[in-house]
Amino acid sequence: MFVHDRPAWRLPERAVTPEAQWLDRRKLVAGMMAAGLLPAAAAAGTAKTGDAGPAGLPRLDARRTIATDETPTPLAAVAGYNNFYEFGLGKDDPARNAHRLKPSPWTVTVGGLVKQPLTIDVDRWIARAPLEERIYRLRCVEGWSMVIPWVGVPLAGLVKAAEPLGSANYVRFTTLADKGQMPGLRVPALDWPYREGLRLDEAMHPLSFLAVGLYGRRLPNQNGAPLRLVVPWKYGFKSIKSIVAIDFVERQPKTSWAMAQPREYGFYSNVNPDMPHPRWSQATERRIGEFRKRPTLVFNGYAEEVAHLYRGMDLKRFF
Ligand SMILES: Nc1nc2c(c(=O)[nH]1)N[C@H]1C(S)=C(S)[C@@H](COP(=O)(O)O)O[C@H]1N2
Ligand SMILES: [Mo]
Repeated sequence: MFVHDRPAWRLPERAVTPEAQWLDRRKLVAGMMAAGLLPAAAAAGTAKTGDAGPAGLPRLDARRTIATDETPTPLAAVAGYNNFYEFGLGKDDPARNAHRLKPSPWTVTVGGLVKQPLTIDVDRWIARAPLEERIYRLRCVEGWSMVIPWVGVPLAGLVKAAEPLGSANYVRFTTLADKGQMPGLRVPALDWPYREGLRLDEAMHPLSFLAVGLYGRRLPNQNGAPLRLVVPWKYGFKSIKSIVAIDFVERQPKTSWAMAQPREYGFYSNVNPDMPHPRWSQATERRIGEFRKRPTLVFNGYAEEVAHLYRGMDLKRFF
């Protein structure tokens, strides 16, 4: 079990909705309002970046819980320079092609080794979830990085709601694979569907996040609408997009990039400047929008919060 006393990135407790309430917050808030415990405005929360958000997509009310002093990457780059191979291999292909994706209605199944299998209607779920805004760094294995104001919920809340069995050691995530919506599936660049995985304690870590929006509005399709994973201490490719299934499993699941290039991409994929990719250094990165390279930080700057997960592991072997 993991113990956590208020780390630097977390805002004061009163700014955060306790995880246990996320499933039933609407009822709770309504009840408190009826009892005169809450002013009506408190039910809405505050979205601070909504006005800058992707035009035409619904606004989301979110309380900012995790921030950084770094400036967020402009929306044009966040939604215009992407990796989403289901829509093509070029960085501008997803923005051009992802209009074919129909992110609503959308169902995510949560199953495998759980006591409570769930079928989530994402639109309904978003409407009642206590959304948080979290500004995280995203570092691609290719050497570029961004700072993105995500909107979503901690993954841990969903894990707890599913009640994993004692035999569940890993969580496997699967992206939609629909040739009608995803022209990139015609190219066997990866063994579709796109797959990712986390160890259960990584999935339970309070930084692991399910994003449903960015810049205060619902996710643009090219960023993984309607629901994608964000694991800020790992390379961007762990942050699987447009998820349709979350399954709890006993053994370490196969993951797309490790299947494609096992020597180059491992299961853990922690950002590690001391561990060069076989074909290039990982010591520095270029923040999109900047010219000069900056040093890459161990665990992408989240070492204080996550290093304990890997104590005693040889990260050169388990890369
Ligand atoms: N389904 C799916 N998820 C994916 C990818 C992909 O090709 N398909 N690319 C990954 C990679 S390599 C990165 S760097 C991030 C990019 O996220 P962004 O485009 O929102 O910045 O998405 C990740 N998630
Ligand atoms: Mo990436």
